[in-house]
Amino acid sequence: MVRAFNTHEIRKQRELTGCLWDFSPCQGENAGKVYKVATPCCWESHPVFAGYRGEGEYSVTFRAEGNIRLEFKGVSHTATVFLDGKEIASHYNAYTIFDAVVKNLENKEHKLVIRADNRFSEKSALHIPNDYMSYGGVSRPVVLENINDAYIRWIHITPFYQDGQWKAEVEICIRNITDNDMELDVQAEVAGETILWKKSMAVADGETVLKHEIEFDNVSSWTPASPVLYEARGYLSIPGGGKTIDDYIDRFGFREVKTEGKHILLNGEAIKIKGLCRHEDHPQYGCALPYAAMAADLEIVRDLGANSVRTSHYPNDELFLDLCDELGILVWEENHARGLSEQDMRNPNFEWQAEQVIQEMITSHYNHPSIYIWGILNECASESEYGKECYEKQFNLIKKLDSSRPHSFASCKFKTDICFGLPDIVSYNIYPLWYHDTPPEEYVDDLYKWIQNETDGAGKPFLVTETGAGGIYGYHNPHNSKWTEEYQAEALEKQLKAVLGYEDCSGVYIWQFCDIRVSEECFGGRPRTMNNKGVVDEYRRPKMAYNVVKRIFG
Ligand code: ADA
Repeated sequence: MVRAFNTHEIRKQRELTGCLWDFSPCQGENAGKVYKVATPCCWESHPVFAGYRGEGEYSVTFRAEGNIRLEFKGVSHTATVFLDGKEIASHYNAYTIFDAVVKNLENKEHKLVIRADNRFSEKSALHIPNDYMSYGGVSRPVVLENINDAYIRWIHITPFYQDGQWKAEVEICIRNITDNDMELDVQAEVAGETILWKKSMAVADGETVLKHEIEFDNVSSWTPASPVLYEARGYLSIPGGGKTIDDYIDRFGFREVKTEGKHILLNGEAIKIKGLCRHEDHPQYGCALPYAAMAADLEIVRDLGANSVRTSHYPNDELFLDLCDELGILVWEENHARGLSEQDMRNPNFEWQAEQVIQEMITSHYNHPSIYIWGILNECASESEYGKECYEKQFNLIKKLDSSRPHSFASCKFKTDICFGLPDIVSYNIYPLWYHDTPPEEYVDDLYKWIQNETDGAGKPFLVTETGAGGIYGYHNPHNSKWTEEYQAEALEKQLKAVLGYEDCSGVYIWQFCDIRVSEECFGGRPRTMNNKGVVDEYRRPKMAYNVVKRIFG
């Protein structure tokens, strides 16, 4: 399953993953051996490659002719793609979509090879040894499409409420893959309203964006309690009643997010976040969770009484976001970064890699109503002047790509952060009772007053984007020491009451949803080489903290 809804009725599309591919590691004692593996997958899910860090080649054959587009939803973490032995694409980052267009294919069987590389090196500024796992593999679906000389790349819908009714700006991006300008009739059908751009010029070998604003008389808002979704369809036709050569279907919701003083407003009402930070991680699937596993995680999120998920620390699978749209679960989505020092951020590859993630994340996830905020650079060097320059550039890029959502970043720089003038919302990760013994109420109040009195974040909404404690499933002892389930439950109780009870705080994200695998290379010191702060363990078995969270969130 690629999306929770059909994205085309005219453009021919089929998933190439969802079956057995050949897999062959490029290094190590098994280099060159061929294994049959079901994709999407991580090679760490295979008994022979549970600890393999290197390159691996996945291959499959398919029959096609003419112009094709291959869309890769996620290859971890660096991809080089070959068709019939010729390189057609390369991409850095496991968590964002990339594609390749190949023209005038001969009608025969073609061989697709994807070389995935999960090694750490100077070339990789974001996938580094870290407190989560950088897996290896074709971790999200691969889709084959037959396209014409022009196709719709995306449709972006920006809803806004004005003069007592919903309106929306509609943008449609057309890609012309020929060397000549093309004249096309372009039509959009958005929540039942139709727009027609007759005889529009699609520039040769480039992209053309058409815009129009429309009003809606009888539509329902998207809210967590009533997550009403609408379709946005686009069609390309040859002018003068010629045939329709392409279509594109996406979904959106009528909702608006703003900040006003210390509040985050959803459709004009202040929200209180009761959230969980979630990695895409599973002991059986690695980061390649299938639909059923994603849906099961969200059932736990809802059972806990949570209303939001933070995609720590990277863009998530769009199928997961589809589910959040349908279930009314708010999402803080962020670009890919965790804990990068100033030195890490001075890696010559950092800037383009971080900005590429923002560009690809917003372009492909723009219409998800569940995403209420864009985050960047979790716990990176926001205490340094150089770091501040990077934060500022990335926030400016976000504002250029999407001015309709607030933006923020999660800081851990206690009383040393110098970037709070940049985001719309000030967000902090705090661990009283875990990394230090300060009473939570005292810590939150002291931090908040410092923000108000000493920083440019004064008067802005304030979120606690992480708080929590470690607890090993099944571990108990007579004195409830750290790592026992009892200690974790007690710490979370105090942390959540302190944060949710703090009037000027707009909410909290628990660190974290479930226990996750971490990189042996740097966090090998963690018990079980896992981050054990989940409310459930990696098998989604509830710890004692589960009922504490359910009682407080519920
Ligand atoms: C940080 C970080 C998380 C995780 C957490 C922890 O806040 O953002 O990714 O590492 O600490 O478990 O200590």
